[in-house]
Amino acid sequence: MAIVCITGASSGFGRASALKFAAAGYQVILCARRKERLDALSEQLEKSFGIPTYVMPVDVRDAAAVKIAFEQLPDHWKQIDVLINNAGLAAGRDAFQDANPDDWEAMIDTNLKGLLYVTKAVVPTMMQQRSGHIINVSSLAGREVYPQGNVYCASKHAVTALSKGLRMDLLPYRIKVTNISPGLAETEFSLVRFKGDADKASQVYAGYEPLHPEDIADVIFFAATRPPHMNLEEITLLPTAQSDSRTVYKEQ
Ligand code: NDP
Ligand code: 8X3
Repeated sequence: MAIVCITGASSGFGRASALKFAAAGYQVILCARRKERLDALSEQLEKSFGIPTYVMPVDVRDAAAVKIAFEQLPDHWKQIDVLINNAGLAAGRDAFQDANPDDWEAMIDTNLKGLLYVTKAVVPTMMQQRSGHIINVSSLAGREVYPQGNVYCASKHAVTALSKGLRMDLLPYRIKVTNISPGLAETEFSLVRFKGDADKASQVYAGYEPLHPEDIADVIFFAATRPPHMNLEEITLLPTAQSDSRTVYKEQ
């Protein structure tokens, strides 16, 4: 059965994707920093779906650690068919002039550079196989910009651009590249963005129904299961209550 590698598998979209792919019989590589969460998910997937999993606790910002983690994969697990580059975060929501540069570093290092390191580690095997699918989780923030979104939006615009560039360069190797751009979805995203302030985080999702992690997992799975001749280039999905980055219709 095919192998899927999911970064950011300990929460939100990544966790929901792991459940979705495992239910369909995929073998799953679970990558994130919080090993105890990955271990618990691994046990759940193996028990519920009878598929093998591989737990890869790694910080995608650490280029050397990423390289070693993929080099140390047993040969069987190196044959990755689908890579879901999903690990990412927003750190803070401040006007540019008020923002903490440490937050910029965290977003650029994770959302862009982490994605580069992981992709660089996986692409050689896909090239040898002359097949593979890279699914990058960008964002509506990778297509539009909103106030106080400056560097997060820039990092996700970079992901969208990189999806296009990867598609061009990997074309001769029959490697598909899909860019996924979700709007507002309730996960741990806002809790991380607001540094543990649960009240502030819950306000983001009040008064309307945001996307659920399973919605994004469904779309990722759909993209990954198209026939070999077909690639979904870009998918944008929004909650019904959202029309664009700045406009959400909230019930009072
Ligand atoms: P969550 O915070 O729920 O999940 C983020 C995941 O990324 C976690 O598993 C986390 O694992 C992992 N991660 C973060 N930093 C690192 C790192 N340095 N190394 C390895 N793993 C890391 O958020 P979402 O599920 O919502 O976010 C997933 C992706 O979707 C992100 O790229 C986000 O920008 C994007 N997105 C989110 C939207 C939303 O509204 N929620 C909308 C559009 C896009 P751990 O902490 O264990 O390392
Ligand atoms: C996350 C969605 O619009 O809150 O990418 O930045 S948004």
